[in-house]
Amino acid sequence: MSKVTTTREGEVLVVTLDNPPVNAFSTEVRNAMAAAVDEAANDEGVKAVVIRAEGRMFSGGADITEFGKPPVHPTLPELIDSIENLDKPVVVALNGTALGGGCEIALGCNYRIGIPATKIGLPEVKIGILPGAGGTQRLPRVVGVEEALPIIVTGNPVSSKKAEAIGLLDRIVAPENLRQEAIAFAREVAGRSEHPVSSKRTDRIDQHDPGVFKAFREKNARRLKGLDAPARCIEAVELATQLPYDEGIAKEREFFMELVMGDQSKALRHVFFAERQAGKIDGLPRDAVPLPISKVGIIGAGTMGGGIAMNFLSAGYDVTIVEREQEALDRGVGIIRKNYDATARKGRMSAEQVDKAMGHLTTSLDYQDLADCDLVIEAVFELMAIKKDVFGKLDTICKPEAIMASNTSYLDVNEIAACTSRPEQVVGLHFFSPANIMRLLEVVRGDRTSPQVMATAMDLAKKIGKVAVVSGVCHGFIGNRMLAKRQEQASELLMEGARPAQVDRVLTDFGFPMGPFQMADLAGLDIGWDPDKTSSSSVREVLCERGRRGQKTGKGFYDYDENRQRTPSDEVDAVIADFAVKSGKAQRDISDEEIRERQLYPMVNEGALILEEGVAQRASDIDTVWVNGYGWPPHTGGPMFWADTIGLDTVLAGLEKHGMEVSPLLRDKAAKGETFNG
Ligand code: 3H9
Repeated sequence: MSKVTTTREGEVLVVTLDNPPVNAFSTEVRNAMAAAVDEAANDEGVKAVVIRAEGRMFSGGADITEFGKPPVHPTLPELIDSIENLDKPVVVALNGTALGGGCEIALGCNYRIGIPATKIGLPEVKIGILPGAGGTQRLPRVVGVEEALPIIVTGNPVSSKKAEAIGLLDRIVAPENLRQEAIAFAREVAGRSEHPVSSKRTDRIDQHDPGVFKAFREKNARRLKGLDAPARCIEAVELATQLPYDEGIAKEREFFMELVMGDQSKALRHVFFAERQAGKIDGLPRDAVPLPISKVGIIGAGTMGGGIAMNFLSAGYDVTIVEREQEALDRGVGIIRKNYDATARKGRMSAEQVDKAMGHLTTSLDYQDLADCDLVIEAVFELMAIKKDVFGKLDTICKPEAIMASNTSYLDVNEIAACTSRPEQVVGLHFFSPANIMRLLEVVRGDRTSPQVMATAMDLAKKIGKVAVVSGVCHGFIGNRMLAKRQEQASELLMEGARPAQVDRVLTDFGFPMGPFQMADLAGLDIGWDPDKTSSSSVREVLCERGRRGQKTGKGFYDYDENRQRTPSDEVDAVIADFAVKSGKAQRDISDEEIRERQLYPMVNEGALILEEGVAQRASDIDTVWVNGYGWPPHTGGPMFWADTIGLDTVLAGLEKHGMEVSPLLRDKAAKGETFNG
């Protein structure tokens, strides 16, 4: 079956694209589409054309898997030019999302008709490139510079309503009528002598505020620092206002080629495919189909429990939260409500949506109320004895097919499962704080967790909008186990003469949103600290003893003012100096390069151990964990991809230079000149 078919509806040629799952414009599709355009051009009986698509969206754009390979004709820009140059009007019917090349095709058409669910966007910047099929030149000509800039530079799509308001859509019709309405539209315009041609328009770019580019660059400077693609996106839109269309297009092509061959785009494309790959479990039996889940129980209404609950409430699941005391329950529900109200205030949810989500919530002080839940997630205190007690109780209460999950971030899921009579129903669901916002979910597979439970967990993760990664059982799973290596070295560096601000700066320069000491201050230094057992045995303990427990107390590794602005602290320096003397380590100036190597290389090495032990299914899963859960800068691809990029021999040499452990897998791959990501 051809991926593009044509049919005649009287004088209208209907061209239908059908290339599941996302109607990407692969070489095959471009060829078939070009043939359809020729058919329209050569058939005198055709007076107008409709381009439409089958499936759940119009198109996800160019086929990203073809990037980095030599271009094959007709290229997408060539195809779009041929559509635009047809001497017959073309109406595009957008039956859902139209992204990247999908949007650029639409811009090459004379008229655009959509449905309420249509979303239009140019997300190329998110994979490190710029719209390279005319998007940077046609969009400003259609919607104006002020509207085009954020669409191109943030990569976020606009709704059908917005698209109509800014002139990107001509009409919005009911989904069931789209095909017919598009044909009617085509018939209606067929008799007109002139049609809007995006590349020839100047009305929207003639009168723009020339200061808009400078203002946009300044406003977004921090967010865009160090990123190649957004800078080129802004430049290309600016050129659309300065150069004739043909010259602007030539510059767009030049920027596209430069970006698509660059390391940042390679890394971001890796991140895109890694996230999708992470959702797949190798070797899962075919009969492991996800169980139906409609009611979810959550034990604990604290920060974690409440955040987890919000994921399910927002996605329309019925949720029962169980707590020990009414007060804790009320507090937890109050915070959920407050969070939803804040989201509504920012315009990201309507009041009705908030009410609907809250309407799915019930609360209880009695575990018995979890008896009819399909899934129960415990989010209680991180102590094995407490977890075992909870799971023992759940075992007697939950229905036989219920899944029992622990939100533990370190503990042995096998040991927890062993205190139930059905370990195959037990799984780890490690959410990251704030759980209603962070996208990552580590799905921890116990030795006896059934394939069906794993399949259900992965399916559910997708339904609540999480990026799920499978982890085997080990202390801290994938993410926290690697984090521990970074923390260890961060503390060591302090003993040898580095200061918290220097270590943090090296990591923020690398692209992390914050360094280890800023992170500790944000999370609270007193996590796991016991005031009754404290013995001034570490810098952290002493800081806690002195009331320096992080941002919440106004001081931690740093001092904070009322605006949460931080400054280094003499008191902390003195505590560090005291410990440094006791450690007997010589104090020296430590270079940024050494800090970077000692922060990041041991993480790569731990990642290699995690791979070797089979705790992670694949290197790209480790990258997905770090990019989505710990702020690893996506434009470097994650720790394992970054190591591949700089060379595993470089990492190996660095580890050896600093006298650090080297995993056999890393040593072996470095010797063979291989990479982790194959
Ligand atoms: C572009 O258009 C360049 C032009 O400006 C210039 C060219 C010269 N290509 O995400 P899902 C796969 S650049 C190839 O789970 P959803 C995906 O890997 C492009 N494959 O579905 C997955 O495969 P698998 C600009 C693609 O419904 C499957 O499709 N466009 C592409 O949750 C399902 O994907 C973008 O950057 C693609 N373009 O979300 C949009 N897209 O099943 C990128 C998807 O084997 N795509 N696949 O794992 C997306 O944002 C989402 O996929 C989308 C659907 C919103 C479309």
